[in-house]
Amino acid sequence: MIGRIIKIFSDFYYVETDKGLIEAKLRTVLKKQKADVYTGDFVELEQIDLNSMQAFISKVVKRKNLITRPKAANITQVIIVSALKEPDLNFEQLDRYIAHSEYHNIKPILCFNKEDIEDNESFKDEILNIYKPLNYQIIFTSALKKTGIEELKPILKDNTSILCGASGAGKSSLINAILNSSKIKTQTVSEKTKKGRHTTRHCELIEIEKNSFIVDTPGFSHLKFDFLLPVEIQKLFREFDKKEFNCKFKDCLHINETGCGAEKIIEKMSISRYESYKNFITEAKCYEEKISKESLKTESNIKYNKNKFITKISHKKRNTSRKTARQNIHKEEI
Ligand SMILES: Nc1nc2c(ncn2[C@@H]2O[C@H](COP(=O)(O)OP(=O)(O)O)[C@@H](O)[C@H]2O)c(=O)[nH]1
Ligand SMILES: [Mg+2]
Ligand SMILES: [Zn+2]
Repeated sequence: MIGRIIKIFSDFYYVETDKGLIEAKLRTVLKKQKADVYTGDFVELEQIDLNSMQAFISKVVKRKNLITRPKAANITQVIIVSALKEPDLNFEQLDRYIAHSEYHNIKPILCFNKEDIEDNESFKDEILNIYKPLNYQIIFTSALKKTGIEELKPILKDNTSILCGASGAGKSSLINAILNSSKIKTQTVSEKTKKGRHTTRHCELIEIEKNSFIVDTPGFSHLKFDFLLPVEIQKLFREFDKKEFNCKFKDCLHINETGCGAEKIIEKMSISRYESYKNFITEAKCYEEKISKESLKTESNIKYNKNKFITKISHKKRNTSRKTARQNIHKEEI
């Protein structure tokens, strides 16, 4: 029988199956292999006891993807939740979340919450003008007044969606509105009880209906682009994916370079998107500088000995390769 892990608690894996929720343990062979098993993984079960609803996990089905903060497997889309107001919408932060989704190749959906707060029609238009031409799916909601929730439900159907966005945007409130319950602690409630906010260190798939899951997250703090080269940033902006894109220079960043063929695209790009683009490039430049310094350091360690150049670096001092360094940073991401 195949099931899906919705929660892990120490040695126990809670697996949703056609027969209901089963409490499973790893088979010894998987433990010995130190197999990675995560929330969201599909697993094969053995020795199933339907009286006690217990079983053993014998195999993990090959996963489509794995994000690391929180650790969750087989995510199919990201719902980026921003508040229209309270707190004020931060376009750069929104673009960061979008660019990270693009980087991880997971479809982002833009959800703008708290539409109940004051007159916001022109602000909504501004948002639509920026993001609609880029083909992002956009939805306006109010978790408080329960508007947009019925539109959100079909988007979530048959997906495993992760909710991300700044703390206070209303992610937990939205999940509660969808579930029509108060299962997830929202900020104010927990602030009152002083038990600490609902954090998602132990991540859990919440089943909204059969085959539709949602994962709540706290806001992420580290979302900088200090793990990519400047020239790689453009891949995260759909603007550069357009037909008009006509820049022939391989290393062009499309910021005022003479002869750059992306001028038309930059002209059309919204001011806030271009600002985000330039800021991410600046972060990537720091990364580029860092790795170029590291490679210089390596060169200075080359010694001439017995007619031969030898590189003498102790293992500890040895620089991690660029690829490894990047992979390590990626592990910290999301
Ligand atoms: N006016 C208004 N307030 C909301 C809405 N959604 C959430 N809030 C409030 O915003 C605060 C943060 O909500 P919460 O769900 O904890 O945000 P999270 O940090 O993103 O999970 C709480 O005080 C909620 O009551 C909404 O649609 N409209
Ligand atoms: Mg929350
Ligand atoms: Zn260019």
